[in-house]
Amino acid sequence: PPKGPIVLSTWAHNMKANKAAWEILSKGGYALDAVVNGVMVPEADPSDNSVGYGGLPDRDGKVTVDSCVMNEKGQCGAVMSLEEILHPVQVARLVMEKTPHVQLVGEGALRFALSQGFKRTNLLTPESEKAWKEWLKTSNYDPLRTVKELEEKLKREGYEKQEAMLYKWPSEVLNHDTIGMIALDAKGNLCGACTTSGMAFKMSGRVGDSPIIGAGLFVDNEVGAASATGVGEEMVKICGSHTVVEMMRHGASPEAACKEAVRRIVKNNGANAKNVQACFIAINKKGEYGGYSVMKNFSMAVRNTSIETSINSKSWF
Ligand code: SD4
Repeated sequence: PPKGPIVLSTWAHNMKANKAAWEILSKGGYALDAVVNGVMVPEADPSDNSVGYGGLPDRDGKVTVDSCVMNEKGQCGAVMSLEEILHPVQVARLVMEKTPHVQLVGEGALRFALSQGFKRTNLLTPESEKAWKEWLKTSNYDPLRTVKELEEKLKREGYEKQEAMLYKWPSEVLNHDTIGMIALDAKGNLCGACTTSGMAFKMSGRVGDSPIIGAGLFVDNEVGAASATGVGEEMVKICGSHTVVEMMRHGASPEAACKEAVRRIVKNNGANAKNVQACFIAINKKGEYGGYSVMKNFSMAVRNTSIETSINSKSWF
């Protein structure tokens, strides 16, 4: 018998998002409804500066969002480089449900969203605009920072405690707080969603892993589900989330499966691997869960019938 329900998300602060998903899962609801409801929480949260409203813009000052969903039937939908839409995950779901396609990008994605009744919303908050103007002074695109640099910065700012780092690191230091959320419902259905405004100050038109099926998210109802956060280019290069699910198919635990995807990224990056953060989460059909990251301090939020907590994953370095 299935061991659901369970919901697992990237980053500790997404316990809030899990709560919204749990409202549906705990009543026997559908995993897809749960993950969509869940990821809408950070999408609408202006203090979360790498998802949706309040997300940091690209280098031209535009906030563009990437989002996808995948369900237990292997159906999926995605929007990429979409502007002015507060809940891209809902548009991604409609791409899956109402179009013959899987991916819509940019202007076409926006036109589709508007045709479905979504309203244009300015996603650039005054705070994000300020951060962008500040960035323009140096225009140094550097999502890859060493752990040492990171720890020094946190120390200078007085964040010496581990918990403080958990909350502080993603959004304000490395801009890694994309939400990937995967769930197994009481009926045994696995579904997932992933949504982000992408890497801060990315080039215009850049698409990361988050809306790419197999990279930022993958679900196979026979096996399990996986999602990712971090420097998206790295997940795309190894079809990361698909890799994780395939490892579970061949018997790996969720954590071991995530570790293998991380190993491939570490291998690809050679001596520079210590400067790359890439993180995976996974659940399997039995309701077991796990995660793994390249650098330390990746946290995941989990909720099932017995726990509601955040956990630091193991890491390569
Ligand atoms: C991307 N993976 O666009 C995303 C970034 C991310 O938290 O994870 N941010 O590459």
